[in-house]
Amino acid sequence: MSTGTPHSSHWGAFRAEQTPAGVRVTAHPDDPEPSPLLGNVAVAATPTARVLRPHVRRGWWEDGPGPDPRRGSDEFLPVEWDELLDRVAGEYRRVLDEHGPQAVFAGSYGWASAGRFHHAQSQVHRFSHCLGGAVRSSWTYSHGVGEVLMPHVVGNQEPLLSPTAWSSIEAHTDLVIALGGLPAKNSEVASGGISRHEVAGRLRAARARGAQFVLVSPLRDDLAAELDADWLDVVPGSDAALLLAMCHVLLVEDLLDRDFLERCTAGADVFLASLRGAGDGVEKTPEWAAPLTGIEAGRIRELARRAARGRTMVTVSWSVARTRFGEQPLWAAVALAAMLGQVGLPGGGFGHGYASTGGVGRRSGSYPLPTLPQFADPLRLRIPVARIADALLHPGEPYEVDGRRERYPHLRLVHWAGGNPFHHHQDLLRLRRAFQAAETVVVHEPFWTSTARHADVVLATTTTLERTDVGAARYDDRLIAMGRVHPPLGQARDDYAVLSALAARLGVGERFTEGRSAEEWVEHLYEQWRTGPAARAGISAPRYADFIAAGEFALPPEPAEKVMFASFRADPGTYPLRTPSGRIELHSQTVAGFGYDDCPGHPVWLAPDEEPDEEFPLRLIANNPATRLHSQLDHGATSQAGKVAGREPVRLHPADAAALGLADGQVVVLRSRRGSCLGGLLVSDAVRRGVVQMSTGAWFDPVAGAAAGVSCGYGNVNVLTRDIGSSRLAQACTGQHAAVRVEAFEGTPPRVTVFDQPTASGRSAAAG
Ligand SMILES: Nc1nc2c(c(=O)[nH]1)N[C@H]1C(S)=C(S)[C@@H](COP(=O)(O)OP(=O)(O)OC[C@H]3O[C@@H](n4cnc5c(=O)[nH]c(N)nc54)[C@H](O)[C@@H]3O)O[C@H]1N2
Ligand SMILES: Nc1nc2c(c(=O)[nH]1)N[C@H]1C(S)=C(S)[C@@H](COP(=O)(O)OP(=O)(O)OC[C@H]3O[C@@H](n4cnc5c(=O)[nH]c(N)nc54)[C@H](O)[C@@H]3O)O[C@H]1N2
Ligand SMILES: [Mo]
Repeated sequence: MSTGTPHSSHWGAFRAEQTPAGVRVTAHPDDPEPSPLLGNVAVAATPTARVLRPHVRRGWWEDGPGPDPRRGSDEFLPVEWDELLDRVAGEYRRVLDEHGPQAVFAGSYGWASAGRFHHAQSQVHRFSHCLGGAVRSSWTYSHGVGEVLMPHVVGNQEPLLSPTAWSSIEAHTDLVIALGGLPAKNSEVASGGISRHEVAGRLRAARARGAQFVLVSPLRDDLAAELDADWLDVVPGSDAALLLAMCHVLLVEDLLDRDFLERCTAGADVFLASLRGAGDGVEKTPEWAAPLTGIEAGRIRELARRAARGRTMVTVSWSVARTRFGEQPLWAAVALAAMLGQVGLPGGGFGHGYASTGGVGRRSGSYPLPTLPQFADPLRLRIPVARIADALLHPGEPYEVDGRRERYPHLRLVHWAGGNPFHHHQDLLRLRRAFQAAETVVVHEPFWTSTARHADVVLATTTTLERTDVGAARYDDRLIAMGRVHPPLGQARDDYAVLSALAARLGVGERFTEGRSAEEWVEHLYEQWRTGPAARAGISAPRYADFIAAGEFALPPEPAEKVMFASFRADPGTYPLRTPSGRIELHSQTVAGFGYDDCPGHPVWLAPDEEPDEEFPLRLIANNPATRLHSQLDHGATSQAGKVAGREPVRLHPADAAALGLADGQVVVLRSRRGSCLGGLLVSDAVRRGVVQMSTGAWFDPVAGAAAGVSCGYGNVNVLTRDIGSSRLAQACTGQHAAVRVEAFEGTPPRVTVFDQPTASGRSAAAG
């Protein structure tokens, strides 16, 4: 066993040790394939880009709360904790007294860090629930389409949260059709932690047994080369057409399982008729789909026949739905799997998000975990998570979601901990205007992220390395006794300490803390779990002191391998799905009843509404990054090693690069209708022609951007993307795609400034 303190992150369990050369990180010895993302951890313990003490924006400190166009470009002043917390508590009081809790946004979306007690979003929610609530957000950026659509189609969210187990695929699947691939890079990560990385090994084992793989993606490296897949380099956004054409082949060649459709689905008649042209007069043949998808009709036909020959698993990555009209490919994949008739059989059917994280398909998440109680939400007012800029810019205006008509609340105070909206949201220049419309923005951050730079109040926060916690995740099998590796840098405080101090000033201190210190809470959560839910689930966990001494606790194996919808398939009468019909809905009366032309009652082909044109001729893929988790630790060693010319890499096919006169390694400008950014060019034939790929997560640097005449000088792809919901059904994030152009950058590339400490007057605000 290596030396150091046990610790955990979303990309793996490890031990960490402070040495004169910095923090040394060693992967967990039982992890068969530790993540290269561990290489980013050490930088967190250095002052680079850290918020070392609380700061306040000068305009807010001097001129008070209110909408302010200086927000995002103003000076920051260092201030004393107590003085700042007094001001923040006063502002909370003002907003609550004058406008009520519906004027506070504390949705606070974001991944934050591993650790059950210090989980930032949970802390903020508990805090706001003590104060009468706040507006929160529904669903996720990750799989917002599936969260809303799947309950209508199959009655719950199992396909995206706990589909059929990998072990079942490994043992039984003949053909895996992977739309959006099974990218190794994404299975590095699982929310809350992952003590062993198993996906690559599962896939290798399936291949060794004889399983075959078809990769449907604009990027060849969305599936490991060793799996020897057939690559269908599909046009981004066209998967629904491909899937409908495959369904058409099954129908006209009578390769469909009529018995399964009869027993286990509802609305098949409507859906099958639509394939033959009912409604729009268009037969959804492979010849129809070929020009839309860029895949020859013969290959589509052959793939459908091949799928019908053996045990087939159709997987759709979360990304394929993180697009405009993203409901359609997901629903069409369910329809295809239903026509193949293998839903509920080992290794067959469909899943949504295999390898999108390392957790999906690993465990079913049936064991309870230590959990911070959050009290009930007294307000229960939510907005769809990706509609935050709309809400800030259009208070009181109506919108539709999932069959409901709602109005955006008037949000005045924004309180964020554990997320980076200036990384994760689309159309960042619009988000900047939205943040400027707020009256006060409070952000808790360990780092000077772009979100911290768009706040009024920046509360210096510890990282996990500076505190103790219990690491545990729904799809992992170990609890990790996360220990403190080094003391807090500068004046950084835990989110819990900051919220406790605010709660005390607002008269709810005792309710929020229950009189416990952070350390006492960690032990309390563990012991509550051990003696309560864990004991009831038959888990005999050691006492806290023994858990700490051991450094971890392994949960028992789960019962038999999971096959999603197996009992439903065997006996749909006794085990109906929780849909109105009790079956898989290939046509949903409920969804049809909403009357949405952007998401009708069954899967359809809807042409993307931002197609490439002369001005913006390329299709952007803005996917999740290989070298870090989102924007986290972008200044870390692994992330920095991936940069090209000091910017975020931009990949382009050799033929496209040649046509544009661009060369590998040069600085380029990407432009869309929304904004522009610099990037470093990587020429690669792993990218489909006409596609340009740039991952999310490079920090938004408008200062370097201004020097270069663009919106971001470092490469945050979200200055390019479009802030529009998937449809009126899910209103989910569509950040994966956009129409762009790429050109050479002329001149001297500006210095990247976004990891510097922000400009401050250097004197204490109190003194000034
Ligand atoms: N264009 C485009 N955009 C996308 C996507 C896409 O595919 N395309 N994907 C989307 C998806 S799926 C997601 S999930 C989002 C992710 O978006 P986020 O989850 O917002 O991204 P992170 O970079 O993980 O942000 C977490 C922040 O929490 C901070 N943090 C870490 N630990 C702590 C802590 O203990 N306390 C506090 N206060 N802060 C802490 C980190 O420093 C970091 O700034 O991005 C979305 N954005
Ligand atoms: N290393 C690393 N791993 C991560 C994350 C990270 O930031 N870094 N983020 C985590 C999070 S929060 C999430 S939600 C998941 C995201 O998991 P996903 O959403 O599955 O991941 P992405 O990387 O955004 O997209 C996967 C691939 O989909 C392909 N794709 C895009 N558009 C289309 C399309 O229209 N059709 C087809 N067929 N393919 C398309 C792209 O080529 C892309 O590489 O990843 C998780 N894992
Ligand atoms: Mo995500």
